[in-house]
This record gives sequence, structure tokens and C-alpha cells, in this order.
Amino acid sequence: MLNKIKKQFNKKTNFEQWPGIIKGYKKWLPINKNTPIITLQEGATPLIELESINQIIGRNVKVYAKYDGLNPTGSFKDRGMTMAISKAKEEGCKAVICASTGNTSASAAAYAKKGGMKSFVLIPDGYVAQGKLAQALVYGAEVLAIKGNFDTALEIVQRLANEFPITLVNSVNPYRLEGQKTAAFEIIDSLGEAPDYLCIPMGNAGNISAYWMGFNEYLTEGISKKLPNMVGVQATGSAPLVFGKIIKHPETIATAIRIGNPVNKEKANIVKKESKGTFLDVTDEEIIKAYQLLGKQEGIFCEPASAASVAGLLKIKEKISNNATIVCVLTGNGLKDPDCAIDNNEAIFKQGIEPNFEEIAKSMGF
Ligand code: AN7
Repeated sequence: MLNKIKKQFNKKTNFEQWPGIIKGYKKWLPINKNTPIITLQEGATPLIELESINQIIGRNVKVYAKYDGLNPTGSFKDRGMTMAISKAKEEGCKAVICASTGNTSASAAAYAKKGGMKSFVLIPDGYVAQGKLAQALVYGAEVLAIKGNFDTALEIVQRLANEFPITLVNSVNPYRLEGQKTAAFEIIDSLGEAPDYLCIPMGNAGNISAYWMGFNEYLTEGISKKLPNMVGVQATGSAPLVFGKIIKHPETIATAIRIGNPVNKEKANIVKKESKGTFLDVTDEEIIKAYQLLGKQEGIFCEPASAASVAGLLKIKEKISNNATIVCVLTGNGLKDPDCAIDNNEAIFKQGIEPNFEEIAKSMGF
């Protein structure tokens, strides 16, 4: 179990804290004694049972959220970025670059600065959630907002990294997936076995490929005895992997996964085939419904792209087998996208109230 691993680690070093995924899962990662470990102590995120979803599905299923929005920069990208930046540092690199719908840029900027490097980020102008943009600016990235979408930005950064001395830290960088696979390890360390289903949002499909790698490595070592069915979820307006074709102009409220030409599409299709998995799309309305349910029923605030995993599960709930264990990956924190939250809630929000005891009590119904 994760706690056992943490305890073992603590015994050896007298560390009181989780040391981050590289030290925590050292033997599983491509590092050596010369690798400088650039970490913000990412990983060891909560696995929270979702009672309200258990009840909706019934039939004795157990649904959990892997809440990776509680990483240092608020998304799962930190697991991959600690690896990518540490290896870049080991190789003597001075600057990194990425294209991003927001979370990769926030994470790259933070870890690059922690490692003493420069960072450049290309983002689609007007389509990055406010919180993510704020992070890239605060962490001191050089932010280049282009008049184009993520797919165009990725093509440009790939060429820049080919022609100039700068390291690409998008998920085509193999170290990213190595780091991200640790989330699958943590799930098995917590549950004692792999879940029956893993529901996960897909953009570039790096994360689903990383999870699959992690589940397979634990199986090969005999730590787990089964593999999950992988359920990859995309937004209807941005679902190239579901429809099997490039989407030229992807659109969705879940801007994190507004990606029309995923770089890891071959890998993702292998995951689907090997895991006997399912790829499906959910509408923006279904995403927002799941987003609100998580907030109101579970006290979990995730970003819309993350809620797609739960929306996807609810869409195929009839197909889930009895007594199944299901993990939905909540990839990013709700605070990333405050505009979405403010525009999409059913809260009671009374404004312009006089600072008067009687009046406030009255408005509360007393
Ligand atoms: C919250 O930040 O692509 O399928 O540039 O931010 O591994 O791409 C973000 C992707 C899911 C999809 N959930 O993961 C970027 C970026 C959230 C995300 C995904 C992203 P992949």
C-alpha cells in the first residue's frame, strides 16, 4: 500500500514527507545516480470514494476518484514534468518549450524554474483557462499566445525543438509518460489490486498511455493480478479518437482537451485494443452535469475536462459489471477555470445585501 511505501521510505531517510514520485518510485523510473531530481513533491494524491456515484450505478459497484488536481501545480502533468525536467537538467539543457491548452504550460513553467531553466510556452490565444494562464505568468514562463489552436502550436514547437537547442516537454517526450505512470502504481498501492475499469479524459492521449504502462508494469512484477478496462473519454466537439479522424476545428467547454489531432493516437488505439476498452464522447452538457455533481454531492472541485471521466462513466453505467471497482481520474483542479465555475452553477448567491444583522438573518430564512 502507498502508506507502507511511504513508511519504508521515511525509515531509511528520516524524511517526514512524501518525497515526490521520482524518489517514491525510483526503481521503476529511468533515472541514474547523475540525475538531478527536480521535484515539487508531486504525487501521493488522494483516492476518494464517490458514494453518490456508487448509488447512481448501484449493483454493489465502488467508484473512486483519483484526485490528481491536488498536485503542486494542480494537475497530473506534474508527475510527468518532474521526470522530463530532471532528465533535461541531467542532459545539460538550459531551456524548455511546450505547446499547451494550459496545464502543461503551468507545470513546465514551475518545474523549469525549480530546475533553474528558462521556459517558453505556446498557447491558443483566448482558449486557456484563467488560472492556468496566471500560473504560467507567475512561474515566469515566456508566454506566446498564438492565433491558432493547440494542434498548430504543437506542430510549431516540435519544429522549434528540432532546429534549436531547446527541449520539448510535451508528451512526445518519453520521460513524461514514465512519470505519469506512477498514478497507476498509486492506485494499485492503495486498493491492493488494479481496478476493473479506469475512466480517463483524453486530449493528446498521453495520460491513458502512461496509465496503461503503469498497470502493465505492476502486473509483470506480480504486484497486481489483473488489468483494467480502459475507458477513454473525449468531448463530443473534440473527439478525434472516438470518431477515428482528425478534427480540424475542435470545440468544447473543456478547453484542456480541445485537441483535434492527438500525437499519441497510435498508442491510445493499442491501449483500447489490449485492454478491451471503450472510447466514448460526452457532450458539454454531460460534462457540466458531472462537474456540478462532483462539487455539490462530493465536495470535489475539478476542472471540466476532468469531469468528463465521470460523465463518461455515467453514460455507460448499464455496461459496468456487478461488484466492479472503478477509478475515475480527475486530472485537474477546479480552481484552474474559475470562469467555468461562475458561469455554471446553481448556487444561491445574493448580492448587494445591507450589512445589517436583521436583514441578513431574514434573508437566510430565520
Ligand atoms: C485537465 O495542458 O494537453 O490525454 O497542453 O489538462 O494526456 O493529453 C492537457 C491535457 C486531461 C488530457 N485533463 O490529457 C495541455 C494538455 C486535463 C488536461 C488532459 C489534459 P492527455
